[in-house]
This record gives sequence, structure tokens and C-alpha cells, in this order.
Amino acid sequence: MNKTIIVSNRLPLQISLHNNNLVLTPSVGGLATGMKSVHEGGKSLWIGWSGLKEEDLDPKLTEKVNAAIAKENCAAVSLTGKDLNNFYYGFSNNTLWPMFHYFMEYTTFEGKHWESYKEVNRKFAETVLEHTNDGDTIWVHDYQLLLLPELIKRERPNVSVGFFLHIPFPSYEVFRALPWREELLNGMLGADLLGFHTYDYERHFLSSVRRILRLDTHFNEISYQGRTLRVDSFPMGIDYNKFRNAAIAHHEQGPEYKSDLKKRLDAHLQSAPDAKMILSIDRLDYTKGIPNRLKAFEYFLDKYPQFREKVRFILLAVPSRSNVPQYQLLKKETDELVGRINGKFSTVNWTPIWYFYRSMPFENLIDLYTSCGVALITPIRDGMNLVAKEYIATRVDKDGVLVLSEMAGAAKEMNEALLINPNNFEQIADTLKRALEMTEEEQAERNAFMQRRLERYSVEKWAKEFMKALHATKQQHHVIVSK
Ligand code: GDG
Repeated sequence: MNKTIIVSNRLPLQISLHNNNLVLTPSVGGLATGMKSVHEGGKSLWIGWSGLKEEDLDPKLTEKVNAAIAKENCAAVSLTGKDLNNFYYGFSNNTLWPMFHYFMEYTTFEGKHWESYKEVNRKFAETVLEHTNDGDTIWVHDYQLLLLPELIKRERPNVSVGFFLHIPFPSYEVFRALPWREELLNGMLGADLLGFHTYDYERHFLSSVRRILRLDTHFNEISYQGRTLRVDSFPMGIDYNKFRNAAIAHHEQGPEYKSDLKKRLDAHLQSAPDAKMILSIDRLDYTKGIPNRLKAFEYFLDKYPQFREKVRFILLAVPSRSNVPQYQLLKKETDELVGRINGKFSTVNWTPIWYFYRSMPFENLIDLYTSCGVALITPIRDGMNLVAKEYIATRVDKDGVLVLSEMAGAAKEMNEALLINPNNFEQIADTLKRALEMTEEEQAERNAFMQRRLERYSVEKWAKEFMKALHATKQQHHVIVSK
């Protein structure tokens, strides 16, 4: 029977060792949730790195891990610490991640990292090919695996390969600076269907294919090595019902079930009749525009002093890639900015910013989403941004205002949000004022539109649409071959 293989850098589960017993915890991220519908029913296999380094595993433990993850329909690619340094922290996160988000000043071009990237993509290909039979469907995810589609297609021309990029694809003018631009494009073109979050990323990719590889493109199709590939946009959604139902449950819960966090949030809201909270949640990543956001908030408190002692900004920054120097610098900058702003404006009764540098359990995330009347999401660049969608999904009473950067892929679908340029502090400050003063009718009107759209185009639908399009390219290919 034909099966579907999902491939991503990490498996959708966390593995840890407790008293010599393996504990598997499912990942809660958007990708893991989104692919659930594809990965259910035992007809699919998920391939990725387990999170455990090769040198930390002896043969007995490896066997144990492999057996445990096989029960979850997963298979592991084995990576060493050196692979992680050069392939993951090196090429993926020091070359592709900054460049694709237009941070050229952070982009490094290291031959050693590129060699490792090729080597690790080959390791992934080996594991995938071991498990693949003709007629199978393979869905490869994200920027760590750009070479994988071609490595699979070369060996197995009869399997259909889909690829989805979760981050932006940059403009040709940026992408062409990459020394290995042809190899990367050729790697991606091994896929039969290439998916992006937005039409702009799709357009940028097609332009690079035309100008770097000199290939002809026809609308969203590319003729390549006797195949017709399709390129399309599939804006990723969220598990709408999960967020909505969790928010409904929170509204209905009695005081005895409230978390300590929720009690503290409620206390602020009750401190004054017009007390409000502004929320932001992101990984501590330079693409997310956290310093800009803090500076804009400072500017807001300077320009509109009437909001002092009434508005509290909750900043949840989740630790990420903390051994990469730029991330360490960003942590320092964020700590200093929060300290400076709190030092400047705090009073005996009020601290303007509540800063959490940690990851929070899902329940607390819902506490934050449901308590804060404004979400301030200001990435400098962001492939999509699921937090913006989750915030709107949890607003069961249809109140709440989303202030969203026009540089996030999500802005293309969330026109009813208040869109801002993340570099324009004046505009952010004025928009914050507008958000805090918006009438409930206007909030409800805006949110009703967005909620309807989010409910309709859920993450499950996203995965289904991609798979449907991939099967359609396969059928089209068969027709052409058999003619
Ligand atoms: C990449 C692209 C694209 C966050 N903090 C906690 C927590 N989260 C969850 C959120 C959300 C997810 O993590 C973050 O997703 P984003 O989309 O906002 O951002 P990235 O991690 O950068 O994701 C992005 C995405 O891929 C999908 O294609 O949208 O553009 O950069 O789901 O809820 N979850 C819990 N605790 C936290 O503290 N439990």
C-alpha cells in the first residue's frame, strides 16, 4: 500500500530519559498539529532528527529509541554534535535564516557549513530512501532541507515529492548573493509541488528560478527535466477549534481553577476601570522585532502619558538558539531595554512591562491570549506568524485588537487587523492608542471577519489542500507520461 512520508528537521516529539526509561512527549508546535491529520491512521511515517546526538547514544539506547519512536510511526535520522554545529547552527541558522529574512548583516558564507548542509541533507535522503517505495508521497518541510527533494527524485523518479517553506523566500536581489544559489534551487526543483505561505514568496522564488537557472516559467508552472512542477501559495492556518475551545473553557472556569498567572492578570484589569493589557509572544529571535516593539512602547508612554499606570505590556520571549551570538546579543539588548523602560516609568503601584523569558504551558498561553485586550505583533520579517491567528481565535466575545506588522505573512490574510510598519515608532504608538480606544462594536466587526476566515482555513485544511494539490500534480504527470 502506498504511504505518505513527512520529513522535517525535528520529529514531532521530544525524547527524554528518566530513570533509564524513555519518555516521549508530543510537540505542541504548529507543524506537529497541522500534520496530525496527515500523520494519523498508521498510513504515514514521519522522518526527522530525534533531538539526541549520536555520541550520546550507545547501540542499546539507539535501539530502544528507534523502537519507541517506531510505535509513533516515526523514524530517526542520526546526527552528530558536529552536524548540529555546522548544518543546523551554521548553514541553516547563520546563512539561510538571516538571508531569507533580509538580515544580510547577520548572514555568513562558510564553505565548511555548506559542506555539512549537503552531507546532512544526504543523511536525510538515505533514511528517506530506506523507507520509500515507488508510488509513495513525500512531503518535505522547511529551509533545513532544501536539497532533499532533488536527492530523493534522482533515486526515485516515481515518488511524488512536495516541499513547503515555512519562512519567507527572499527577493532575487537578496537570494542571488548566495554562493550556492544554483545548487539550492536545483535541490528544491526535485519537488513536484513547491508551497509557500504567500503569493509574494512564490513570486520571488519563480523570479530566482528564471534569472539564476534561466528556466522558463509559465504562470506558476516550471518545465524542468521532462517534468512539470507547480509552485503555489498555501497560507498555513491554526487548529482553530483547539484554541477556541480552550478559551471557552477558561471563560467558564470558577475562581478556584484559575492559575496564579490568571489571578495576577485579573488583578491588573481590576486595578482601574480603564486598565488594559498589551500582549506579545514570540521566540527571542531578531526577526521578530522585539527591540523595535519596546522602543515603540516607550515612545507611546512618552507621547501619551494618560495611559501610564493603566496599560501593562506583557512580553513573553521564548528562549531560542541561545548559543548563536546574535541571539545572545538580542537577549542582552532586550534585558537592557526592559530594564530601562521599567526604570524610567515605574511607580510604586505600577510596572509598565512584565517580561517573561521562558516557555509557558499551553494553559498559561490561553490565560495571556484571553486576558489581553491588545496583541502587539511587530516582526521585521516573518513567514506567517501563527501567534497573530491564535490570538484572534481565542477572542470568544469578539473583543480584542490585533496590531500586526505588515511584514508578517499573516498580514496578507488579516486585513482587518491594524497593520503597522515595524520600523515606524510614531505609527506604532498612534496605532496602540487607537487600539486601546477602539469601540467594542468596531472590535467585534473586525474580529468576526478574521475568525470566520481562520475557522474555514484551519491548519487541517491547509495540510489537506497541499496533499490534494500534490496528488493532482502526480496525476497530471501520469497523464503526460502515458500519452
Ligand atoms: C516558523 C516561522 C511560521 C510560542 N510560545 C509558546 C508557545 N508558542 C507557540 C505559539 C505558536 C508557535 O509557538 C510559534 O509560531 P510562529 O508562527 O509565531 O513562529 P515561528 O516559531 O518562528 O515559526 C513562522 C511558522 O514557522 C509556521 O509555518 O508562521 O513565520 O518563522 O503556535 O503558540 N507554545 C507554548 N508555550 C509558549 O511559551 N505552549
